[in-house]
Amino acid sequence: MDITLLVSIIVVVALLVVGGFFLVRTRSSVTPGKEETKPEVTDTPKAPAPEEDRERDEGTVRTPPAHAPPVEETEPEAPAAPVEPEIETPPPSEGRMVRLRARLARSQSSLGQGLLNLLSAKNLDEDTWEEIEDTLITADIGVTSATQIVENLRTRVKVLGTRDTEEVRGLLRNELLEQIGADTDRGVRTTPHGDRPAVVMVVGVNGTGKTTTTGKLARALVGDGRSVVLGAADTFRAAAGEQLQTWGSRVGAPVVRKEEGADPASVAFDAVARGIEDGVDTVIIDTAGRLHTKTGLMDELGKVKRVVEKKSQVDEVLLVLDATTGQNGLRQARVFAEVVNVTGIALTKLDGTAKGGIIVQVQRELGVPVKLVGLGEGPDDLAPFDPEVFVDAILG
Ligand SMILES: Nc1nc2c(ncn2[C@@H]2O[C@H](COP(=O)(O)OP(=O)(O)O)[C@@H](O)[C@H]2O)c(=O)[nH]1
Ligand SMILES: [Mg+2]
Repeated sequence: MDITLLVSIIVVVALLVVGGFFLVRTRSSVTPGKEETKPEVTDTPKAPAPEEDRERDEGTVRTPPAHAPPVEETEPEAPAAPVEPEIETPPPSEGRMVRLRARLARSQSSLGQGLLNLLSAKNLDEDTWEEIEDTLITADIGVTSATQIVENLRTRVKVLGTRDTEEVRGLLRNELLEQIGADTDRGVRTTPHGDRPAVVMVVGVNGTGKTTTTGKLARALVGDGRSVVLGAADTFRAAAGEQLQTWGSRVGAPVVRKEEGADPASVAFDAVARGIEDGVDTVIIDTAGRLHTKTGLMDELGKVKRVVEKKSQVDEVLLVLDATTGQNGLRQARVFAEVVNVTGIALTKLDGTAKGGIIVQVQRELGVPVKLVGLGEGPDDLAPFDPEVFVDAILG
């Protein structure tokens, strides 16, 4: 009897201990903050993606969703003391393409290897020549240039008779350099005239890399010891101005901005006025790139240029072209070339495509040299275009 009682007591005590343990576990698992849905913070609107247009933005009314729990009233945080942005010292522009050569080699060397292999074939028959032409066309060099390259190579190979690897490489190197234009003047005109700064306008379709290129160019100039003022004439989206502001602040270049929707021409005008006042070397104006209607764009860009010219001449109109967009990008580039007198091309995203042949095609189509190439998303991944470094990177 006693034993039964003892066992009962032990069982009851054990149950109590186990039950208590579970109770504690269950409680702790519902402690607020872990599983419970947090009140949604709805007052921090997401920065719109660069490509987003204002039309889309306008449709976004930032009210909390109906199902959202009530937002907790929180003590407004005291604004943090403004932190002085640290001014960076960017590297100079010289030698940049050599530094970034590896990026090119990665994307372009398959083209070079393919061509060298074909050209080294013992028997260069009709099919092989056709394959060489196709390889060039695939790299976006364009049919006209591809045909010309093949014709010239055929002639030279015939004259040469036998070929060794080095000779073939030399032939191809010369031919590509000739097509790209080894002696073309590719300097971006950024030198001031007396008391007036040089004015550079940056134009192109949305998403090609205008703002990024404007920022990178400003950095390169600062790296070369120049002073720069930036004009945020893409007033179509507030984010564009902020994006440029960030680039400017990092290198201590003032950014002239106005509210969203302001007249781009007036921003450009004020930027040039500020440049003259501050006595800087170069004013770079970032513009909007909508292609909704060609007439609208023509009017707007034309006006920006005319208004700027009331203050100072425009020295350089850089057309930014995304190397990965091929024929489509080229078509858009043509529209811009009709609208403004493009003086140079900044070819971006060359790090992300094997179709570097676009350099040849775009120069031929627009009759304007590629002056700058974008080779990455890093702040100093913009280089003055050097045809020799480019061709050597292709040929490995
Ligand atoms: N990989 C790579 N990305 C680039 C290059 N240039 C620009 N971009 C990217 O392209 C995107 C669009 O650039 P943005 O300057 O905002 O274009 P915008 O609309 O013409 O002003 C951004 O994500 C950039 O980082 C480049 O040379 N290489
Ligand atoms: Mg932009």
